[in-house]
Amino acid sequence: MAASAAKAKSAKPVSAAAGISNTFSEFTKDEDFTALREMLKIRRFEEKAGQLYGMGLIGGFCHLYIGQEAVVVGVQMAQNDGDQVVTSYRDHGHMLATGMDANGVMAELTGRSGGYSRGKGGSMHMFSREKAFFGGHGIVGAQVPIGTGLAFANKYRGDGQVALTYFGDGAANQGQVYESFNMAKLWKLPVVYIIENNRYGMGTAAHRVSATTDFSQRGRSFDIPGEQVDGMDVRAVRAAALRAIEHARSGEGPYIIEMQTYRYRGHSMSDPAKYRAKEEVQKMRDERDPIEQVRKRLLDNGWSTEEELNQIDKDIRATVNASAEFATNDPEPDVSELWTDVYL
Ligand SMILES: Cc1ncc(C[n+]2csc(CCOP(=O)(O)OP(=O)(O)O)c2C)c(N)n1
Ligand SMILES: [Mg+2]
Repeated sequence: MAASAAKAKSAKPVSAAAGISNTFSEFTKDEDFTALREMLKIRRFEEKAGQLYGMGLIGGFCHLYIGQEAVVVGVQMAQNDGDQVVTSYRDHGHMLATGMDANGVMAELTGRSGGYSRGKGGSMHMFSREKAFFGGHGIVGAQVPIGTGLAFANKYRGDGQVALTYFGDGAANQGQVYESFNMAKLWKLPVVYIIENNRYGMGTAAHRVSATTDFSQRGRSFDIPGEQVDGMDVRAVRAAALRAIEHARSGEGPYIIEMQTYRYRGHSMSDPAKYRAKEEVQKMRDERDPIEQVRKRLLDNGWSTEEELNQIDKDIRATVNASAEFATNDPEPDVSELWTDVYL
């Protein structure tokens, strides 16, 4: 997505304790259409992945991103080509947002040779040099030092790129996160830490396991500025990401943006979800859904019609169905591949 999409900045000044940020500049019609298409692509892809999992066509772990789409799409609308992305196991949306091919992602989920890791990595382990996507990491928090290292390389090369490093509210309690913060600030590395606070870890609410839940302030002892952002509103996400990325790219060092978001589905495909009420999930879907917000704006502004929006959805479903078709007909890796790409 073009970074030039919006250089408009919000009026709100950046400070070390900015508080919740709901400031944004309005989207143009084109930007709203882009946001809608990108978020819908992720949602329909994830729904299809859920179906294939239910049919026994996907093995191993599978963590869906449904509900959180505005985060990765809003950030993507603010970054430049070449800026790196690294995230956790909840990674399908990030890959699609970087422009990675839906066929290759779906085929990796089904363990086929046309997948991004030739069918040997699965949901949590995909990479694309071309799209600067550095995984896909199953160890909670492990991507944070990796993203910091990517930023070190950027600074060393002086290439002006920024490493967008995503992690969850649960991961924010990991020790390696704070070692990374220290080095990033000490060396003024071009890294943006995006904490996707979806309110839960695997099966526990953040407030039950975290001594403090304002994750935007977790960099305070390192003097890293941070802000909390409405992660269900793609406009607020993009505005905050523009501020954070500009800060990092201009040599000021790391920046933290805590995206307040929500996952609708279970932690992974096997989650009895005893830790939250169904009504809570329904309320978020009904009142805060990131895709519905954009749909409504497009209609209210007279920029689109129900028919046009339904057609967009239909087209996206067709692309996703084609990726499922590919992923279920593509051959599995050959037995001769068993010992290739494996560290012994
Ligand atoms: C080091 C480590 N500890 C524990 C786990 C098991 N585990 C997998 S996901 C997860 C919860 C992480 O929650 P959060 O960071 O909030 O991310 P979310 O799943 O909400 O996206 C845990 C504890 C793991 N994979 N790695
Ligand atoms: Mg979480």
